[in-house]
Amino acid sequence: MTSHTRDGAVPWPPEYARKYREKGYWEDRALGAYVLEAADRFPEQTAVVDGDVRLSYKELVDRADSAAERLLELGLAKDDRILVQLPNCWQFTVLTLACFRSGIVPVLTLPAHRKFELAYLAEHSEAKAIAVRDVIKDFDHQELANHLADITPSLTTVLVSGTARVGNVDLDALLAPGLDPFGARTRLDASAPAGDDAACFLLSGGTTGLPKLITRTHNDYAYNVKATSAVTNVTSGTVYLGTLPVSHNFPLACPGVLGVLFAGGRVVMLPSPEPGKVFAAIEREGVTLSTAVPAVAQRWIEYQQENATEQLKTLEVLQVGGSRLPDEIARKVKPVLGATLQQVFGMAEGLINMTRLDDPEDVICTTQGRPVSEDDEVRIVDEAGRDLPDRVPGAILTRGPYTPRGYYRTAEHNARAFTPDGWYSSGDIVERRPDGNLIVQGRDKDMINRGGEKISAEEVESLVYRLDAVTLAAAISMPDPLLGEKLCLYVTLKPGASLTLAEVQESFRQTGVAAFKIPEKLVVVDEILTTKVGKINKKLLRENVAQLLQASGSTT
Ligand code: OOB
Repeated sequence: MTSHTRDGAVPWPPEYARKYREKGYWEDRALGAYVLEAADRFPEQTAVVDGDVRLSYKELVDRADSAAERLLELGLAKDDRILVQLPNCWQFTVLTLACFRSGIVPVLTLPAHRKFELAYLAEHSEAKAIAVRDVIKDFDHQELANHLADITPSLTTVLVSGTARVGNVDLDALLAPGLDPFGARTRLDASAPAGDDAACFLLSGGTTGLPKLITRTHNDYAYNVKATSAVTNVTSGTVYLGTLPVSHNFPLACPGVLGVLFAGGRVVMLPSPEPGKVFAAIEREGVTLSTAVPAVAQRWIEYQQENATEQLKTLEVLQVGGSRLPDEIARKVKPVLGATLQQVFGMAEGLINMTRLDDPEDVICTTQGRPVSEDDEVRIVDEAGRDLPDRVPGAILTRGPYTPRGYYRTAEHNARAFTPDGWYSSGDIVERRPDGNLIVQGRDKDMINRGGEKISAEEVESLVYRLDAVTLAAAISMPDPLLGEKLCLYVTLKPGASLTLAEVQESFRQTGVAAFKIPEKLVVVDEILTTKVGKINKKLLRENVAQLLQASGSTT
């Protein structure tokens, strides 16, 4: 259907690329160039804070450029992939910037990922290197990284922050200041990646099987950052708190860490959204902007209601997205936290919708905003692909200057998720108001959205079928008051067989699957009804589990 670039990405048709350049969206500059420009303007200003570590702009870019050259000296080259699995920490920022400077492409994995996901990502991206923290919460990431290197032919270099074992590369040393940052800068400037080169790989929310890789180019991702920064009013005075995993598109680039680093503001890295820690960091650093998923926003609201702290005075804007924010929680953000709410309905595949900071309260509290670019194209269509009028919910289709036209090397998924003329179908059911704002009404994709973490039902089911006892499996969402949804599993079993939730969970752990994908409820039934076309009737199962939960008086 479509040809792929050498990065395995699907390029925009030339007439669109031309238009996006003409309009100044695509500037044919590498992401690193924007940060260097900020560093030239604000060399002494603090760029990154992580606990006691504070890096000025000058230190950040000097370290990143020196690190970029050290990565090249290790044998990595432009276009090579590196799996990055780091918590929110200064090392993440310096390493990703070093990648953007050298053209080495980070595959942005989550700290929660385990062998099952990482082995696939390493193989599929043909990663040459992996960067991890040695241990996080008792989990030995270094050991897993070494195991991945053993089983993945391309993967030869293991970089470790913390205590690197013999044979691995000390990531903290690699990210240390260099002796000749000016020389490094000159050399890297001369070989900087082109605008349509891959800048990074993001992971798809996952509707089918394992996460798909999304190639984001320097041009499109820089524009993603610029467009969202404009809507969110990011300036050199912005102090941003990154507390969601920053390898997610939302805290990374909407406008997130990159938006703030483009503008000369300050990024505060925090690996946990725990309210006590978050509030202390907001107070200590004078944080003005942060990002949360609805479940996290709700925890912060409850904490503030209980403790009536004075710690949030500087917080001007709280962005919330990733899953649907209930209107009643939206209405509490301003009165309780004192910050203006900005709802964000976005996707790693591109399109970002945001409420504007000066929108009327009704828009801010009841809609998920509108596209950030005037050249974002959005259609709401019925099942036959016909455009629907305002106020009628339908499937959303989108194209635009920062929405890639396909996934990395997967013609089969592209045929399903993209129309032949390049519209991406996210699977969300959306209604457009006459004022242009969108309301997410639901979705038509087999995915569970667990407090913003996306779980592919198909992926979970394929793991369940590894269990001998199971004849039919259906992974569905069940309602949860805090997370919105949790993962529930319906199964039928072979005659005489039995299965407990604990056994399912143990088998998932044995396989090495990210913890958020482990089922939290198991319902064993005699029969799972299918629809006329032989598909499992998941709607019925969702109704059934909601009743079960209500009857038992519990929510999970
Ligand atoms: C963000 O990105 P992903 O790739 O993890 O997930 C995208 C999906 C959307 O297709 C939609 O199903 C859901 O997450 N979603 C929302 C939402 N924001 C995302 N559903 C309802 N209301 C919202 N506000 O989740 C993401 C990426 C960039 C910015 C913000 C979120």
